[in-house]
Amino acid sequence: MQTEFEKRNDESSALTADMVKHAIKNNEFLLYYQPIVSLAEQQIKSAEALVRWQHPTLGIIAPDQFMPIAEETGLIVDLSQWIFEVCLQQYAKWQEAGLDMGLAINLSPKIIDNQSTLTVLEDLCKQLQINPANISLELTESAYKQYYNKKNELFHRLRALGFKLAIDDFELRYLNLPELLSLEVDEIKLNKLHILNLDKDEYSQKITKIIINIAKNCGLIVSATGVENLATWNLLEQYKCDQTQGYYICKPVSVPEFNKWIGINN
Ligand code: G
Ligand code: MN
Repeated sequence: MQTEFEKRNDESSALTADMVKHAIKNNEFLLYYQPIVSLAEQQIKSAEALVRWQHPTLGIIAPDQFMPIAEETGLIVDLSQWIFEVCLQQYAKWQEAGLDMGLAINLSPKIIDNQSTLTVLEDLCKQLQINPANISLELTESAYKQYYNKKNELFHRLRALGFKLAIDDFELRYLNLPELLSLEVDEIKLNKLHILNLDKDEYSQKITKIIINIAKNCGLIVSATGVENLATWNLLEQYKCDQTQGYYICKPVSVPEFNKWIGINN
């Protein structure tokens, strides 16, 4: 007999482009936010916007289930635009409420060389009076490698506009050291899989420690996602990691829950 989880997975793997298209029109996507906290001062530094699909019958669907469809079909352009609008509007509200933190947004590699992406981000920041220096754009290490080879200029332009850039799921797997040094980025986010195993696996400890040292020597901010317990927090503190994010601190949550966590009224 199938478990509930297996059934959900089967149903999710039957997701189609039409369903994604309909969901965009029908406003079925929503954003959760997860706090990113400094290890030394234990202060909130940023919130990462994380997209979810609230399907009327299937329930909450994770991005790894629908993003590949959105990317293959080009729907990612509309979906990304929706994400930018919603999270930047939310960020403007947090700024108004006096919250001193940044915002992290994940970028799909499929939209990074789309000129309108840059324009939308730039225009929204202007309209909402958001300083791009408070916005960190996250792209995975494999995507950086892909664009490094293509000598994409977009990163330079985004940075020229003042946005911060972060390499997500980083472990020096796709980029080599000279490539990392030549990239104009501000932050790396350690590969979550190693952080999830940090308290149990010696290899994950070794690689995490080495990568933190390298990245810090490159002058980069180092963040760890997937901190699920105190033992992992303590190890990251010992390794002098700068920022943490994970269920141990707070799960990705809706805006009202986020506001409650941070202690502000809606
Ligand atoms: O790197 P990326 O942007 O994919 O990472 C964010 C994802 O990691 C989100 O989907 C979020 O739900 C998940 N995540 C965040 N913290 C934790 C955690 O502590 N444990 C696990 N298993 N997943 C987490
Ligand atoms: Mn991310």
